Amino acid sequence: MALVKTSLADSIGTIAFDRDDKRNALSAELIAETISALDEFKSGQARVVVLRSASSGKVWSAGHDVGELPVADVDPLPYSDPLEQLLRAVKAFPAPVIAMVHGSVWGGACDLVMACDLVYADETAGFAITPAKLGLPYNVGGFLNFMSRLPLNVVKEMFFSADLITAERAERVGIVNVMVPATELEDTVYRMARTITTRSSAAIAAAKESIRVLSEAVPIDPATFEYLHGLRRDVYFGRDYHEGTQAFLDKRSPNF
Ligand code: LCV
Repeated sequence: MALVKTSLADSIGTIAFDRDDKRNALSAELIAETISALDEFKSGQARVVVLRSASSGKVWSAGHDVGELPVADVDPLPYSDPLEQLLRAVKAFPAPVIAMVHGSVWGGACDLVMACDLVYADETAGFAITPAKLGLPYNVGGFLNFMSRLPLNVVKEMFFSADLITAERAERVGIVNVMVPATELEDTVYRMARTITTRSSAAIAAAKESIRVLSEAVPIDPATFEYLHGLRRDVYFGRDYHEGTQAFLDKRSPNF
């Protein structure tokens, strides 16, 4: 595997993003390697997985690889999108997935951290969800991922501003379970991981899946779903999405 480093020891699986030249941007290839690692850990009976960056750089992950977003009039985050597949794989993994966050987390990577079961961060962490910077219509599953975890006013602040939430604030609002000094992050995460490996993996797997099903049990009728899809369609066919993605690729600020 070229873009992630993996290890499995004492029933603890570790997946470390290793694409620092592109700030661990979540390309289809990096995502495929991550999902493949999860599959191997499943058959290897891992009782917990740690998701981290291989580098101690400023960025945990820069989010969806913007170079792989469709620029033209196409839904940029369909059900089949590699990032959506990764979010589902993390949520469906039959054991806890712990996000170990050193550095800033952007866009779809923030959604990924929120899809993890536990989040431990150090003071260098920051969290931003950035569709408003790209003129991109986020999707229903993504909104629900944030709404099921954070107060609505915080969800709206994050989606409307696309600003970074600092580590201290992220702990206060509930994005992060615990923030610890950078020197203690690894010990804190692997201590929790070891604790989990001593508990009943059967009971934990059932609890994780039950909580997922119950937290996603949002009754929505077909007409409402079509209405929400129409709102998204108007955006991704609109000018802002074209301008936002092109501006990113041109390395300039967008003119919305
Ligand atoms: C591809 C990249 C990326 C990248 N893709 O380093 O949430 S949604 O809806 O918006 C969703 C669609 C989503 O996740 O969109 C992506 C949202 N991500 C962002 O807005 C973060 C964009 N990146 C940055 O702001 C900076 O790169 C950060 C602050 C992360 C790091 O800044 P730093 O100065 O350390 P550079 O910007 O110089 O980036 C280093 C290399 O990584 C590429 C970037 O193009 C550059 O490549 P080159 O050296 O080939 O020029 N890169 C960074 N982010 N998301 N590629």
